[in-house]
Amino acid sequence: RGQQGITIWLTGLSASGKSTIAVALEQALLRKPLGLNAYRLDGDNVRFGLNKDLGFSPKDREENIRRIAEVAKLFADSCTIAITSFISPYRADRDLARKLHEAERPGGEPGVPFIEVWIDVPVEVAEQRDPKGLYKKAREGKIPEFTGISAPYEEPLKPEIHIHSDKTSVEDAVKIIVKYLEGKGYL
Ligand code: GGZ
Repeated sequence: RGQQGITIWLTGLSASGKSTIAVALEQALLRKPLGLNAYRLDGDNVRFGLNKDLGFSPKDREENIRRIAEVAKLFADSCTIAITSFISPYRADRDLARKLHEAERPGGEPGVPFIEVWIDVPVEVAEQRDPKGLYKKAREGKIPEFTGISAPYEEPLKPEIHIHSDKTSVEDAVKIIVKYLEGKGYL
């Protein structure tokens, strides 16, 4: 059986460690022994291109997530594992992304597996890390609607995988995700 497309949907606060885990996971999937097709979608290649017309209002975040979900699904059509790394703070938006994936595909083909991975860190820890000084700016009122400070993060209720990134190394986080995928027979 050939490789199948799947979407690994990382969600969590700014500075939760999503990007770091996404990069390491992508490398683990690409490299031997797995040697799979994988592609990472994140703010750097999506918010500055396809979604550069969008900001951080609830409506814009909704549209951001909807487009990313549609793009991730396209990657699945090419049998590529998409790893998305966006805050995706609203439950309804994540649920829509899941629905888009899980719906039957044209020709009666089954939907695309959607693995929601919550990269969980207390907001105090994220704020202390503050690698880009964004939390500080948000506290000063210089960034409106900043997730965790002046905009909500709605915690996942039933994520497939829950990682406490302040207690789990990047290496272990990757192992947990790969093991889950293997257990489901996706790899
Ligand atoms: C949250 C913001 C904001 C506001 C700019 N709220 O740590 P970063 O810098 O690199 O990641 C954050 C990124 C969030 O974009 P997403 O596309 O992941 O957000 S969402 O899923 O909610 O649409 C942060 C930066 O953009 N950033 N302003 N107000 N994060």
